[in-house]
Amino acid sequence: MAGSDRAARTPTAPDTVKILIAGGFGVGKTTMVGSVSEIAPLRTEEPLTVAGLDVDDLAGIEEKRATTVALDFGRITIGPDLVLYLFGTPGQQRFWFMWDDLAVGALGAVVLLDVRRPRASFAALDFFERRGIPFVVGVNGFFGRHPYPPERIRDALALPEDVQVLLCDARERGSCRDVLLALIDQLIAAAVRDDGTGRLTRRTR
Ligand SMILES: Nc1nc2c(ncn2[C@@H]2O[C@H](COP(=O)(O)OP(=O)(O)O)[C@@H](O)[C@H]2O)c(=O)[nH]1
Ligand SMILES: [Mg+2]
Repeated sequence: MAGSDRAARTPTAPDTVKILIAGGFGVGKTTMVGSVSEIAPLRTEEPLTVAGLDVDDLAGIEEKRATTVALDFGRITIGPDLVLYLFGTPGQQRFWFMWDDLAVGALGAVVLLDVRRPRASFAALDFFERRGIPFVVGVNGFFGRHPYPPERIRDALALPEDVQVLLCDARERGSCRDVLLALIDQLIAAAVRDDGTGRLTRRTR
């Protein structure tokens, strides 16, 4: 068989892309990884205890019983040639030292925002802006309520035009998938702009 025939018949492995799901405490990161993942998500949750009452603000998320102490991990196949590995970050400030390690090799991120408590995700926005890691903003309308249109949220957060803001529901698979697809589109558009290839290549740091 000629070399080119062999190449044509050999199925290529899908590209695997690492994506971070970040944002403040209780904004819905673990929920999002769980609702969109096609494998049983790996969770590293521990119960919230009275020791955290003074430091962890539970206003608006009184139902929250556990918190991520290392990471959430999930996977979603976007097509025959693209698989996303999702890494949910821990939200509390005392675990932020792990974010730099989790960010190694990540192509992009979803910064989740609880529409009622946007401030909780400011540090995450800052983290990705400073490092130049591309991100989209997923606005989790708790209880399905979306009082503000995306443009209003973009203005309030002073985000550049090329950062997409999407209204979502962290509990709904389709909604979370749309946020991830928007991120992939944004990454491909950036690759076309930067080197004309449109190919998703791994970041080395
Ligand atoms: N009503 C509602 N509850 C949510 C939503 N997303 C997350 N939750 C709940 O809010 C709490 C915090 O969510 P979690 O995913 O643990 O947040 P994380 O700290 O960002 O990982 C949990 O009790 C979730 O069940 C949502 O979109 N609507
Ligand atoms: Mg969590």
